[in-house]
Amino acid sequence: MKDAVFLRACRREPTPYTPVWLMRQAGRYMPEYRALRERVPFLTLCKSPELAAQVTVEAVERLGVDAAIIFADILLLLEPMGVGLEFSASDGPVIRRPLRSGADVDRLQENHPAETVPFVFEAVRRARASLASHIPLIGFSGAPFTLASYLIEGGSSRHYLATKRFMYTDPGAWHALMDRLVRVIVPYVNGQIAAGAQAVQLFDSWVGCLSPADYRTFLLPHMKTLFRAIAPGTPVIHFGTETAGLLECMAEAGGDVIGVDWRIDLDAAWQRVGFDRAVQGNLDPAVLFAPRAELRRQVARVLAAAAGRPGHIFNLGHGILPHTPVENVVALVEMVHEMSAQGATHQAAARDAPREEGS
Ligand code: 1CP
Repeated sequence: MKDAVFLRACRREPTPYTPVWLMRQAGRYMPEYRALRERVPFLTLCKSPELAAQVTVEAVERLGVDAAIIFADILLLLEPMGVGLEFSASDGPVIRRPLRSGADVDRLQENHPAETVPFVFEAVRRARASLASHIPLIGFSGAPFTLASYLIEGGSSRHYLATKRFMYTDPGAWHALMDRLVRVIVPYVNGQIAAGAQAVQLFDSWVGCLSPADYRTFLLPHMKTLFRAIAPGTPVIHFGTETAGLLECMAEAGGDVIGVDWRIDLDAAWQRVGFDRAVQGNLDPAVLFAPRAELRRQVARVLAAAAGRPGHIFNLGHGILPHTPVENVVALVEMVHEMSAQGATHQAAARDAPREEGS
């Protein structure tokens, strides 16, 4: 397992081809998933270890990807805090009692994830047991800013105004909230590692709405604390979107692998993150709706930007969109494997070829 291609890439070791997995690889675009969801509500699915493990493993087998991600949701951790989480079919997630003040932060319930979300750890154990032995399992958690944005906004948001107003108006309560979230994320992530996850990803999906200065003031110290507390020896992927202005801050915060979305060229992003770190990304999920030739061209472009450097994990810049044709996803995985293996062969041949004098 230690030599799995995905884990080697996390450690920036050379690989025979570029590993690929896809955020939301198990989800609504898959007919098997939709069929299951007709019978089982989303939260029930997340809380049924046997079903969650099944969905996790099915996606890997269908797509031929190099890693599994445990089927769960970043918001599961918020429900036991007593804020009234619901998933409505039309509006997405809703928090019935969003945070409005420091007093609301103090009222948040704080219990150990082993007591509040034992089903996630059990799903990890079961998924690990039924996955092929060479496929690493990725555990995950929302990062503090993104989780706070749901707690404060009460759901999805466009401008994160309530979150920012909270942060600017009552920095003391904001930092207390960050502290609390870090205190629950650490055992949540480490519990998944103990249950059998070989890597973890922190989803800071909405952090890109912050200025770099605000990231440093309101987030960076908490992110550093969080990264330092994650069990050593397990690669951590640090992901966000619209982070072209924040990559240096994110790299400084921590993570063995920095996730990059498609709004920046991968080579430019890697340069800013630093070549001493691995990167993950960064195809636009919408390209999966393109004709095959365009998909191929765009995969080649991402691979060319990575330039065969060790430490690239191929992924989308964000999750697979609903209605994505499954056959295009399968084709994408095949293309990444095939094209990167050819590239690796070419590079090895170029290395091994006798150099001409003066070249
Ligand atoms: O079946 C359904 O209708 C539910 C759709 C769905 C699914 C498949 C939701 C609701 N969550 C998930 C699974 C999920 N969520 C995974 C599974 C593993 C995989 O990648 O295959 C993961 C990693 C997540 C993480 C997650 N949930 C994030 C971070 C990743 C991202 O997309 O940025 C976020 C922001 C959420 C919140 C969430 N969960 C679901 C919805 C509709 C949303 C809201 C997104 C928003 O605010 O717009």
